[in-house]
Parts: sequence; C-alpha cells; structure tokens
Amino acid sequence: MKSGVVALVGRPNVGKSTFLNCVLQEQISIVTPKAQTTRDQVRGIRTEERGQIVFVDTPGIHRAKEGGINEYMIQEVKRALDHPDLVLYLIDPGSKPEAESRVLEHLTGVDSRLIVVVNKSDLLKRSPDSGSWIGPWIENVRKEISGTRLHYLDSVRIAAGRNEGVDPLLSMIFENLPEGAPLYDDPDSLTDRPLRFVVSELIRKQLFMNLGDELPYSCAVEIESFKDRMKPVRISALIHVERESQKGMVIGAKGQKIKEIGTKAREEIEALMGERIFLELRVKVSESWTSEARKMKGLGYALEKPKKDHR
Ligand SMILES: Nc1nc2c(ncn2[C@@H]2O[C@H](COP(=O)(O)OP(=O)(O)OP(=O)(O)O)[C@@H](O)[C@H]2O)c(=O)[nH]1
Ligand SMILES: [Mg+2]
Repeated sequence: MKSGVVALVGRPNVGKSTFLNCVLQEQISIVTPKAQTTRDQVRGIRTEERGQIVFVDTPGIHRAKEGGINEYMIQEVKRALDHPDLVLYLIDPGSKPEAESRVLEHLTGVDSRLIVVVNKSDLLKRSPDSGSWIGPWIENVRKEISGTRLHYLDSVRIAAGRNEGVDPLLSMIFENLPEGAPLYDDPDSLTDRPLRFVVSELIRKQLFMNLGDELPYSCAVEIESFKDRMKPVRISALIHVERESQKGMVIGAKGQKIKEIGTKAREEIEALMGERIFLELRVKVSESWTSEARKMKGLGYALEKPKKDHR
C-alpha cells in the first residue's frame, strides 16, 4: 500500500480546491470564481485499493500585508509545505509567467518531489497560442530548483473542472509515494476538518457568490450552534463584517440578500449532509477583524507569533 501527503500549491484561482473536490468527488473545499477564496489548509483524504493520498489544499500564494488575514493565509501555505511527500504546483494557462514564478520563492526550501500541473487545459483548446509560455517556463522552473532539495518529476495537463487528465495524474502520484500504512484509519473519512468547519465554509462560499467584489474579503463565518440531535438539524451562524455599512449590504433591502445567501447555503449543506436542516444567519460587526490578531484568533485564524495589535 502506498501512503503519503501531497500539497496543492499555486497562485489564487488556479483551481487547487476544484482539484481537491474532483479527486474526492465531494465538495470539501469551497470553489468560487474569485481569487483568494481558500483561507485555511484543508486536508482531503482519498483511500482506495492502491493506498491513501492525503491532499492538502492551501490558500493561493500572493503578496500579503504583515499581520492580517492575508499573512495568516500565507502561514497556512507554509504549514502545508512542512515535509510533504509530493508537491503539485498548479498553474493556469491564462496567467502571466512572471506571476506564476512568484510561487517558487515559497518552494525552493522544501524537501520534496514536484509535479507541475497545468490546470484549465480546456482553455488551451480554445486558443492554443495562449499556452506557448508554458514549455519554456517549465524549463526555467527546472533550472531554478536544480541544486535545491526540490526534485522535479514531471509536468501534466489537466482540467480539474471537467475531470480531464486527473486519473493519469493520480497514477503518477501513487507511483511516486512511499510504501506505508494509511495516515487515517477510517476509509470513509474524506477530510480532517469537522463538519462544522465545512458548513461554515459553505456559508462563506455563498457570501463570495452573492456579494460585491470586495465585501466577501471582509466576512468571516462563525458557527454559533449546531444541534444535530434535532430533526431537522438546527444550525445558527454569525457572519462577521468589519464595518457597520457592510452589515446593511450583507442583509440587503428588506433582508433579501441574506435570505438568498441562506437559501443557497442551506441547499448545499443539505446536499452534503444528506438530510434537511434549518439554518439561521445573523450579521455582526467585528470592527477591523481582518487586521487585529486577537479578533482573527477568535474567528479561527490564529497567526503564529502575532504582533501586538496597533491601537
Ligand atoms: N475552465 C476551467 N475552469 C476551471 C478549471 N478548474 C477550476 N476552474 C475555475 O477556476 C476558478 C477558481 O477555482 P478554485 O478551485 O476556487 O481555485 P483555487 O486555486 O482554489 O483558488 P484560491 O482558493 O483563491 O487560491 C473557479 O471559477 C473554477 O470553476 C478547469 O479545469 N477549467
Ligand atoms: Mg481554493
């Protein structure tokens, strides 16, 4: 039996979470059209006859301001890169090569094997020339990492959004994992995250899908109560925003916006849990929660060695 940890890394929006959900055939990590959707590392466990792969989805690598939610996201990437057996470096053919290369800064110190995964290859079928940068770019990556502890294995083209090219990639991963016992005993468990976390993420997804450009980045979701002994299951969640003006935008005129968000989130939670639920959403102002370490910690985004809050 093969067993190992595979970190999924790349810029925001390249399709890391889409890939995770594709290999698990379940919505474990949220996907939206907006960049910087994923904030925490999320483990997705695939157990089959060949063995067990623990995939680690990570936030997209970007330049982060010190001390806030974005630094937390980058710290999550670093934690995921602590001794993986394999790294999948996902890229998007629609990106600029310079932008993709910035990810390398975070990889060069990592002791692991590396596969470059060109995702969204369906876009290349539409305009083949748009991917002409990829071949030379991969050569450059190989040059940059030669002499480091990162060992280049191969590159593959996939379209995780269409489940194309994923099976051959899984075979390649299994070939390159060590023999060993599974890390997680229960063959049915799909993630290390509790159901409460996945539920809060499904609500956060609807904030991304239904609110204007910047507003979702000022939102956090806290599950206040989760009564799973009741029928239907009763879930109460608090949506934290940073300013009073944002509260009104989340609620919407006559409460229409939050109603839409609640309905869509409830449908997705019901699909995940396979049963009816009752979902109650409330909105609370937690002033500047994205930049104050103490408040971030209270919402599950604990910074390592946080600087004192500037107040
Ligand atoms: N055309 C196409 N779109 C894709 C494919 N895979 C993912 N996408 C889309 O790309 C967008 C971003 O996908 P995500 O999976 O959220 O990307 P991510 O890398 O996890 O993004 P962050 O969490 O922000 O770092 C979504 O709109 C997906 O539907 C694909 O194979 N083809
Ligand atoms: Mg993601």
